[in-house]
Amino acid sequence: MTPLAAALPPSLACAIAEDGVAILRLARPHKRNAIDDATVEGIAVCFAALPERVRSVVIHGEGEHFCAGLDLSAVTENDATAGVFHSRAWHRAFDLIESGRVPVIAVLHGAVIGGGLELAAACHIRLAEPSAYFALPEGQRGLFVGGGGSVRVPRLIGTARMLDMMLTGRTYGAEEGLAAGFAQYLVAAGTGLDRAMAMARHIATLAPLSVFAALHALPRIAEADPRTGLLMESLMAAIAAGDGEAKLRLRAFLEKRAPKVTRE
Ligand code: 1HE
Repeated sequence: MTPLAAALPPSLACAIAEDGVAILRLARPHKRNAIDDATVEGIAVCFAALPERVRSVVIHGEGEHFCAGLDLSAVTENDATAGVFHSRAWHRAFDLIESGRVPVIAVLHGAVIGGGLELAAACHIRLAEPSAYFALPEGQRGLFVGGGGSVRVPRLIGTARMLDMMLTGRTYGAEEGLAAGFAQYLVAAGTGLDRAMAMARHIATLAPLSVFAALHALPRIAEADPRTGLLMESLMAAIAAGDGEAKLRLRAFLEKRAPKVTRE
């Protein structure tokens, strides 16, 4: 493991493993990993500074919780102008996750609340341990989501569920959260980080152009009008298949040198 060559705040720690997987830890457990301005900025710095050899990232939280959301002590003095710029800083940081070069896997346990859920929603794959629970207490705090949640959370669970959570304070546990779409995986207690690392190592072996297509073409195609989407799909498919990496991998399969698809 080598540390990331960028200065991060004490609330974050990032190390890079030999196999091209970076691990970002929310390291403020005494405040339940609540996100203050320095942490938002640190997330942006971290993702902007990932060296070329990093092929995937795992995010997890230290202590009993993934993240208690926005650091509420940081916003009491904000006026509307400061509030807009504050929200835009979150958008910048989380866009670097969602629209970056590498897939990001979030390991969720304990509280995944407010801005913590927004952070998780900006990641590409979410694994929940049984202790995970999801909440949006913004309404109760007199706030609104500001970290991209109104765009990303409905994509996961639908607008009706999100609206219900914000108005009634409804929370979802890990199992029902899995069914609702908060996470793609429910894993045994204490195994999330290892599972995420194994996934990240697998992702690090994929063809870069296939990863690019999944991260950048797929979400845009899914939200495009269908005719435009189908055209974009054909173009992306042709570019991927024409790449040298695809040719090598297809030849390896046809010559029986590549693994078959197996059920877990
Ligand atoms: C915090 C925060 C925080 C904990 N900001 N300091 N988020 C929320 O509304 C969630 C608020 N937090 C909680 O409901 C609970 O803290 C938890 C359920 C997450 C955890 O409970 P617990 O019993 O394990 O811990 P605790 O005793 O409540 O908290 C430990 C310390 O962390 C305590 O500080 P201390 O100095 O008294 O030790 C808490 O004050 C502190 N702490 N959560 C600041 N969030 C981009 S817009 C996004 C908008 C939102 O995210 S709104 C949702 C905010």
